Amino acid sequence: MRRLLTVSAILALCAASPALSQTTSTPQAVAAAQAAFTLAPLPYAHEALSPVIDAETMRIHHGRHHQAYVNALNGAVASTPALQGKSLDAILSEVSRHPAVVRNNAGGHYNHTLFWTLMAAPGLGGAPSPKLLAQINKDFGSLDAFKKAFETAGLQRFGSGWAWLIWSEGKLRVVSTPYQDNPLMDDAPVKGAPILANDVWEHAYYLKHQNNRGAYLSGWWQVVNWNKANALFDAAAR
Ligand code: MN3
Repeated sequence: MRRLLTVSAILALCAASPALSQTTSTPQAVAAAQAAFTLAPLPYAHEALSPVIDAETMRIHHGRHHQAYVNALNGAVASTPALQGKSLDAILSEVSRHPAVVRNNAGGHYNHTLFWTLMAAPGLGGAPSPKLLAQINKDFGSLDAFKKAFETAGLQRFGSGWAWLIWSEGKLRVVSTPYQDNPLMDDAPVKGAPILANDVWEHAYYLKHQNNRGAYLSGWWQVVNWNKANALFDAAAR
Protein backbone atom coordinates (compact mmCIF):
# COMPACT_ATOMS: atom_id res chain seq x y z
CA MET A 1 0.00 0.00 0.00
CA ARG A 2 1.35 3.41 -0.97
CA ARG A 3 1.90 5.72 2.00
CA LEU A 4 1.02 9.37 1.63
CA LEU A 5 3.26 11.69 3.62
CA THR A 6 2.41 15.25 4.55
CA VAL A 7 5.11 17.89 4.21
CA SER A 8 5.49 18.07 7.98
CA ALA A 9 5.80 14.29 8.17
CA ILE A 10 8.51 14.37 5.50
CA LEU A 11 10.39 17.09 7.37
CA ALA A 12 10.09 15.13 10.61
CA LEU A 13 11.46 12.04 8.87
CA CYS A 14 14.36 14.03 7.39
CA ALA A 15 15.24 15.43 10.80
CA ALA A 16 14.99 12.03 12.46
CA SER A 17 16.95 10.08 9.90
CA PRO A 18 18.34 11.40 6.61
CA ALA A 19 19.08 7.83 5.49
CA LEU A 20 15.51 6.72 6.22
CA SER A 21 14.05 9.68 4.33
CA GLN A 22 16.01 8.75 1.22
CA THR A 23 14.36 5.37 1.11
CA THR A 24 10.81 6.30 2.11
CA SER A 25 10.34 9.65 0.28
CA THR A 26 10.88 10.35 -3.36
CA PRO A 27 13.64 12.89 -4.13
CA GLN A 28 10.94 15.12 -5.62
CA ALA A 29 8.92 15.08 -2.39
CA VAL A 30 11.97 15.98 -0.31
CA ALA A 31 12.92 18.79 -2.70
CA ALA A 32 9.38 20.16 -2.64
CA ALA A 33 9.36 20.13 1.16
CA GLN A 34 12.71 21.95 1.31
CA ALA A 35 11.54 24.54 -1.24
CA ALA A 36 8.32 25.45 0.55
CA PHE A 37 8.21 29.20 1.15
CA THR A 38 6.48 30.59 4.22
CA LEU A 39 4.98 33.89 5.32
CA ALA A 40 6.93 35.40 8.22
CA PRO A 41 4.97 37.30 10.89
CA LEU A 42 5.08 41.08 10.71
CA PRO A 43 7.90 42.47 12.87
CA TYR A 44 5.41 44.87 14.54
CA ALA A 45 1.69 45.14 15.37
CA HIS A 46 -0.79 45.80 12.55
CA GLU A 47 -1.51 49.25 13.98
CA ALA A 48 2.17 50.21 14.44
CA LEU A 49 2.32 52.22 11.22
CA SER A 50 -1.17 53.73 11.62
CA PRO A 51 -0.27 57.40 11.11
CA VAL A 52 0.54 56.41 7.52
CA ILE A 53 -0.84 52.89 6.94
CA ASP A 54 -3.95 51.79 8.84
CA ALA A 55 -4.20 48.47 10.70
CA GLU A 56 -6.87 47.01 8.40
CA THR A 57 -4.71 47.64 5.34
CA MET A 58 -1.77 45.94 7.06
CA ARG A 59 -3.95 42.97 8.03
CA ILE A 60 -5.24 42.48 4.46
CA HIS A 61 -1.96 43.30 2.74
CA HIS A 62 0.16 40.94 4.84
CA GLY A 63 -2.35 38.23 5.71
CA ARG A 64 -4.12 37.95 2.36
CA HIS A 65 -2.11 39.53 -0.47
CA HIS A 66 1.33 38.38 0.69
CA GLN A 67 -0.03 34.98 1.78
CA ALA A 68 -1.53 34.56 -1.69
CA TYR A 69 1.86 35.20 -3.33
CA VAL A 70 3.46 32.61 -1.02
CA ASN A 71 0.76 30.03 -1.76
CA ALA A 72 0.93 30.57 -5.53
CA LEU A 73 4.74 30.43 -5.50
CA ASN A 74 4.67 27.15 -3.60
CA GLY A 75 2.15 25.81 -6.09
CA ALA A 76 4.35 26.80 -9.03
CA VAL A 77 7.45 25.29 -7.41
CA ALA A 78 5.63 22.04 -6.64
CA SER A 79 4.68 21.63 -10.30
CA THR A 80 8.05 22.70 -11.74
CA PRO A 81 10.93 20.28 -11.05
CA ALA A 82 13.52 22.84 -12.27
CA LEU A 83 12.54 25.20 -9.43
CA GLN A 84 12.60 22.71 -6.59
CA GLY A 85 15.21 23.30 -3.90
CA LYS A 86 16.09 26.74 -5.27
CA SER A 87 16.30 29.81 -3.06
CA LEU A 88 14.17 32.86 -3.79
CA ASP A 89 17.28 34.78 -4.91
CA ALA A 90 18.20 31.94 -7.29
CA ILE A 91 14.69 31.91 -8.78
CA LEU A 92 14.75 35.70 -9.30
CA SER A 93 18.14 35.48 -11.01
CA GLU A 94 16.69 33.20 -13.72
CA VAL A 95 13.08 34.36 -13.67
CA SER A 96 12.95 35.23 -17.38
CA ARG A 97 13.19 31.50 -18.13
CA HIS A 98 9.99 30.75 -16.24
CA PRO A 99 6.28 31.49 -16.80
CA ALA A 100 4.56 34.62 -15.51
CA VAL A 101 3.13 32.80 -12.48
CA VAL A 102 6.68 32.31 -11.18
CA ARG A 103 7.73 35.88 -11.94
CA ASN A 104 4.68 37.45 -10.30
CA ASN A 105 4.68 35.34 -7.16
CA ALA A 106 8.44 35.02 -6.56
CA GLY A 107 8.64 38.79 -7.02
CA GLY A 108 5.59 39.32 -4.81
CA HIS A 109 7.05 37.19 -2.03
CA TYR A 110 10.51 38.79 -2.19
CA ASN A 111 9.23 42.37 -2.46
CA HIS A 112 6.77 42.14 0.42
CA THR A 113 9.16 40.25 2.71
CA LEU A 114 11.64 43.11 2.24
CA PHE A 115 8.97 45.83 2.44
CA TRP A 116 7.73 44.83 5.91
CA THR A 117 11.25 45.03 7.33
CA LEU A 118 11.84 48.46 5.78
CA MET A 119 9.14 50.02 7.96
CA ALA A 120 8.90 50.69 11.70
CA ALA A 121 6.63 52.60 14.05
CA PRO A 122 7.22 56.36 13.88
CA GLY A 123 10.31 57.28 15.89
CA LEU A 124 11.73 53.75 15.92
CA GLY A 125 13.28 53.60 12.45
CA GLY A 126 16.40 55.65 13.15
CA ALA A 127 18.00 57.87 10.54
CA PRO A 128 20.27 57.40 7.53
CA SER A 129 23.74 56.38 8.72
CA PRO A 130 26.61 58.82 8.04
CA LYS A 131 27.83 56.44 5.32
CA LEU A 132 24.44 56.18 3.58
CA LEU A 133 23.75 59.90 3.97
CA ALA A 134 27.12 60.78 2.43
CA GLN A 135 26.32 58.57 -0.57
CA ILE A 136 22.81 60.05 -0.89
CA ASN A 137 24.31 63.56 -0.86
CA LYS A 138 26.87 62.52 -3.47
CA ASP A 139 24.36 60.90 -5.84
CA PHE A 140 21.26 63.09 -5.33
CA GLY A 141 22.55 66.36 -3.86
CA SER A 142 20.62 66.14 -0.58
CA LEU A 143 18.32 63.87 1.43
CA ASP A 144 15.34 66.01 0.40
CA ALA A 145 16.29 65.74 -3.27
CA PHE A 146 16.54 61.97 -2.93
CA LYS A 147 13.12 61.79 -1.25
CA LYS A 148 11.61 63.88 -4.04
CA ALA A 149 13.13 61.59 -6.69
CA PHE A 150 11.83 58.50 -4.88
CA GLU A 151 8.32 59.94 -4.51
CA THR A 152 8.33 60.97 -8.17
CA ALA A 153 9.30 57.43 -9.21
CA GLY A 154 6.35 56.09 -7.20
CA LEU A 155 3.93 58.68 -8.54
CA GLN A 156 4.96 58.15 -12.16
CA ARG A 157 4.56 54.37 -12.01
CA PHE A 158 1.34 53.98 -13.99
CA GLY A 159 -0.87 51.30 -12.43
CA SER A 160 0.76 48.89 -10.00
CA GLY A 161 4.41 48.58 -9.07
CA TRP A 162 7.23 49.61 -6.79
CA ALA A 163 9.65 52.48 -6.14
CA TRP A 164 13.22 51.49 -5.24
CA LEU A 165 16.48 52.89 -3.97
CA ILE A 166 19.19 50.52 -5.19
CA TRP A 167 22.98 50.24 -5.12
CA SER A 168 23.91 49.76 -8.76
CA GLU A 169 27.40 49.81 -10.28
CA GLY A 170 28.93 51.96 -7.57
CA LYS A 171 26.14 54.44 -7.06
CA LEU A 172 22.70 54.87 -5.57
CA ARG A 173 19.87 55.03 -8.08
CA VAL A 174 16.12 55.48 -7.85
CA VAL A 175 14.14 53.18 -10.13
CA SER A 176 10.58 51.93 -10.50
CA THR A 177 9.37 48.50 -11.55
CA PRO A 178 5.92 47.36 -12.79
CA TYR A 179 3.75 44.76 -11.02
CA GLN A 180 5.95 42.56 -8.76
CA ASP A 181 9.13 42.98 -10.78
CA ASN A 182 12.29 43.94 -8.88
CA PRO A 183 15.91 44.93 -9.55
CA LEU A 184 17.19 41.42 -8.77
CA MET A 185 15.44 39.87 -11.78
CA ASP A 186 17.79 38.76 -14.54
CA ASP A 187 15.93 40.85 -17.12
CA ALA A 188 15.47 44.01 -15.01
CA PRO A 189 16.29 47.12 -17.07
CA VAL A 190 18.43 48.38 -14.17
CA LYS A 191 19.82 45.78 -11.79
CA GLY A 192 21.06 46.46 -8.29
CA ALA A 193 20.85 45.67 -4.59
CA PRO A 194 17.67 47.02 -2.94
CA ILE A 195 18.20 49.57 -0.14
CA LEU A 196 14.62 50.90 0.11
CA ALA A 197 11.39 49.70 -1.50
CA ASN A 198 7.88 51.12 -1.42
CA ASP A 199 4.78 49.30 -2.66
CA VAL A 200 2.65 51.65 -4.78
CA TRP A 201 -0.10 49.17 -5.62
CA GLU A 202 -3.45 50.67 -4.58
CA HIS A 203 -3.92 47.81 -2.07
CA ALA A 204 -1.01 49.33 -0.07
CA TYR A 205 -2.74 52.63 0.62
CA TYR A 206 -6.31 52.82 -0.68
CA LEU A 207 -8.31 52.48 2.56
CA LYS A 208 -6.62 55.50 4.17
CA HIS A 209 -5.51 57.59 1.19
CA GLN A 210 -7.96 56.47 -1.57
CA ASN A 211 -6.61 57.72 -4.89
CA ASN A 212 -4.04 60.07 -3.32
CA ARG A 213 -0.85 58.09 -3.88
CA GLY A 214 1.18 61.26 -3.35
CA ALA A 215 -0.04 61.60 0.26
CA TYR A 216 0.97 57.98 0.94
CA LEU A 217 4.39 58.49 -0.62
CA SER A 218 5.13 61.73 1.25
CA GLY A 219 3.81 60.31 4.53
CA TRP A 220 5.79 57.08 4.16
CA TRP A 221 9.03 58.68 5.39
CA GLN A 222 7.52 58.75 8.90
CA VAL A 223 7.60 54.94 9.02
CA VAL A 224 10.80 54.16 7.10
CA ASN A 225 13.14 51.83 8.98
CA TRP A 226 16.44 53.53 8.16
CA ASN A 227 18.23 51.06 10.45
CA LYS A 228 17.35 48.29 7.99
CA ALA A 229 18.25 50.45 4.97
CA ASN A 230 21.62 51.26 6.58
CA ALA A 231 22.33 47.55 7.07
CA LEU A 232 21.38 46.75 3.46
CA PHE A 233 23.65 49.55 2.23
CA ASP A 234 26.55 48.32 4.39
CA ALA A 235 26.15 44.82 2.95
CA ALA A 236 25.82 46.02 -0.66
CA ALA A 237 28.48 48.78 -0.76
CA ARG A 238 31.54 47.15 0.73
MN1 MN3 B 1 1.53 44.78 -2.06
